[in-house]
Amino acid sequence: MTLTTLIFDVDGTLADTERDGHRVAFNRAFSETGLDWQWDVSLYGGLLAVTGGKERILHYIERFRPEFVRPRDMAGFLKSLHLAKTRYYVAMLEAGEIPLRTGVQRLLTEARNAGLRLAIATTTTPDNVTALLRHALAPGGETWFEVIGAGDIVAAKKPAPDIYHWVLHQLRLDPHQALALEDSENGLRAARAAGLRTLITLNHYTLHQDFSGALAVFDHLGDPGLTCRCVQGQVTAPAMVDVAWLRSVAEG
Ligand code: XBP
Ligand code: MG
Repeated sequence: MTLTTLIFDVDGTLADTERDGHRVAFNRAFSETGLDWQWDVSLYGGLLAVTGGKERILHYIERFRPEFVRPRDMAGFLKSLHLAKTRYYVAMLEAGEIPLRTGVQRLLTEARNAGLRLAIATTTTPDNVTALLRHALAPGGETWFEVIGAGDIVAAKKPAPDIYHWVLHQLRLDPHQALALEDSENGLRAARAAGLRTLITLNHYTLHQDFSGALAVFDHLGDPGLTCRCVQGQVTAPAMVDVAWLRSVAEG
């Protein structure tokens, strides 16, 4: 079937946001709130198993801070702590501290010029997505995407397929006409459960995850002068992931 659409995850896929972005913003919000919690790089890697910032904080309290005296309005506490985290995170993006990953700008530009539809399916907060696209992709970068599915718009976050179902519904799209691009096992599970073939680009935190069922796994998308490496799944791997190659594997 003809490939018409690319659906991108955000964190870890469009940009390496977790270790030096979200993690740092969580820690700043904890300090500001007077909490002595600090998430180091390795602890944060484990916490990433839980998607969604509010859900991740709650999981941390349950698992690592059993002595924490919960405020009466726990949901309100989590919400305001997470709002502070989002404020710090967006400020980092606005300061241009987090660039797009190798090949992302090139592939998005090429796909747009080729008339492919672009969409986003992510568990992160909508403001984070807009700030990243505006500051790392292009002024008004969010308008490149026909649909942006983000955050609490669905009740169950990845690995549940809900956000992909929501995006496919908004696009009125058969999953066979699209490819998903993800970086994590949770993301792959979500996309696959929605019937989407999925390409993975690995990062620091997802190197050793299980990507069985992925269409292909790459180290990154590649750029002229920086060849990508296919570590799983395709014998006809390209020097860089481009629209022609995506069409050939999707329609082949
Ligand atoms: C991303 C997430 C998010 C971010 C933090 O997963 O799980 O929770 O880590 O963002 P994916 P928020 O890449 O699979 O979408 O704090 O805004 O939730
Ligand atoms: Mg991700």
